[in-house]
Amino acid sequence: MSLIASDHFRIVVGLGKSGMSLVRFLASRGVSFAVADTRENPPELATLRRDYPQVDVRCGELDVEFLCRADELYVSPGLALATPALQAAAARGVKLSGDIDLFARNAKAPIVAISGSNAKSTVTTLVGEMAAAAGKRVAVGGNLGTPALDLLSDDIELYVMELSSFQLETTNDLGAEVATVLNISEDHMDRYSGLPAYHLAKHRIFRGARQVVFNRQDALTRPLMGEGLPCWSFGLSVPDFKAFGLREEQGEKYLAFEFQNLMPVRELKIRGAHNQANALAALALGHAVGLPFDAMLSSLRTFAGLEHRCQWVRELDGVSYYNDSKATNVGAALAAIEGLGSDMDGKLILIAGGDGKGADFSGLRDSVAKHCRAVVLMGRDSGLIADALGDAVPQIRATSLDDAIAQSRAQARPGDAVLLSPACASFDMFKNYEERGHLFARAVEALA
Ligand code: UMA
Ligand code: ADP
Repeated sequence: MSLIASDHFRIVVGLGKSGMSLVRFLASRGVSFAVADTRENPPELATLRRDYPQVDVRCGELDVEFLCRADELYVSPGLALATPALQAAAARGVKLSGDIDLFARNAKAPIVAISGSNAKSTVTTLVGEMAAAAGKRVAVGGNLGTPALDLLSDDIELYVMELSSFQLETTNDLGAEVATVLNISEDHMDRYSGLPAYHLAKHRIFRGARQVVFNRQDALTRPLMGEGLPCWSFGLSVPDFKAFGLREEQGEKYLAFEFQNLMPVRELKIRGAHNQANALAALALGHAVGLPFDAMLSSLRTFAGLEHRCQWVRELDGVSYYNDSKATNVGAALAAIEGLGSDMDGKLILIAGGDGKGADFSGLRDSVAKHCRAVVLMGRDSGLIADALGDAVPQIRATSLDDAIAQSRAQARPGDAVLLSPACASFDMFKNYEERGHLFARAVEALA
């Protein structure tokens, strides 16, 4: 039996991946609903018309009168709750919800819930691999890949969910077995009034949680509520009770839990200090849900990282090329510049720029000055980055990605690395960050 009232009328607002998963879920439960999307031709329209021809669907500008026919609106993450038509409906008593609460109410296995400004996908994937290595039937998804509702199955023993601030805005009671906000830095400032609003959205992940994992080195990740819940921490410092961290002994650095060394850091395949933090976060989450250390450590030894996240592409003329196209905000680019820059003898040639989403780029200046030989800028907000970096290092403007690669190659010396870590979204020049990363990798591989 599904936990959803059948006498209410609902409207799914947004017909992308989440909207379509809601349609499948509601239809399979025999619940009556309609669909709306502000776009004339939303991505899943053809699928909806083919598979559910009886469903009423309204495309184009949202009609408040239509929305007010519903008891509840399931709003897709891509649509801000501040959208005037949604606010008008809410003011008339219509409930605004999302797919994640519905998922949580219907999930019969414990949930590991992961948010943060950066590293969500890496840590979510790692915890999923650790659980699989421990022999658990695990489902992994959410903001990463498969929408939450499509994961629901009675066979599953553990859900590992990446949740974005957009998804959490409509989440009232997740009830995760363990929840974490990995880190907080500015992102999506085109959608939030400022960092406090974004921070509050992220912290909704702790609602109803039974255990918490937080980052000792980022105070903004500590839960604002839930005093007294069992807490585990991670960070790059030496760990104490209920903590994961790094310990150095006789020149060897170890991943460690409390007073026990678990594994030498050099056995990790993923590179950089930020990835050591990611490994520790995954261990903390896995430990909280009872995964054994031997299975978790064997996953850490084999996990080579995800595509487009500080991914090594090739070496040419003594210069390494890295694709970090997923660095769509300043915090992510900083982690890559610091993580790679402090791990090599040469310097970085940084390729940055794109759609800055209203970010302040001044935080890049010190790290760029320390680790970069030059910065090659492209895309819509390249001027804003140029102004923020000032005279920290030489700047070169590129007219295209291919031009940026050629200009970077000309600047690099043996021992250096060319790093695509844009600190921006890709939508001004590319379909998405994956396309940007693939085009970069392909062009780099073609260099002769
Ligand atoms: N849109 C409209 N009108 C609508 C509904 C959406 O114009 O009525 C636009 C939005 O402005 C947005 C786009 O359509 O730009 C997609 O929105 P959506 O809500 O239809 O997106 P879905 O296809 O359902 O995908 C969403 C997540 N997308 C967003 O949050 C923007 C996907 O995360 C997620 O994988 C998917 O649900 C399944 O859970 C993507 C993402 O970019 C990867 N997430 C952001 C990020 O990681 O930074 C938060
Ligand atoms: P998300 O799903 O949150 O976007 P990803 O795992 O896809 O996170 O990584 C996105 C980018 O974040 C990477 O390209 C990398 O530059 C950066 N990053 C990875 N780990 C960290 C970390 N611990 N702190 C800050 N930035 C990180």
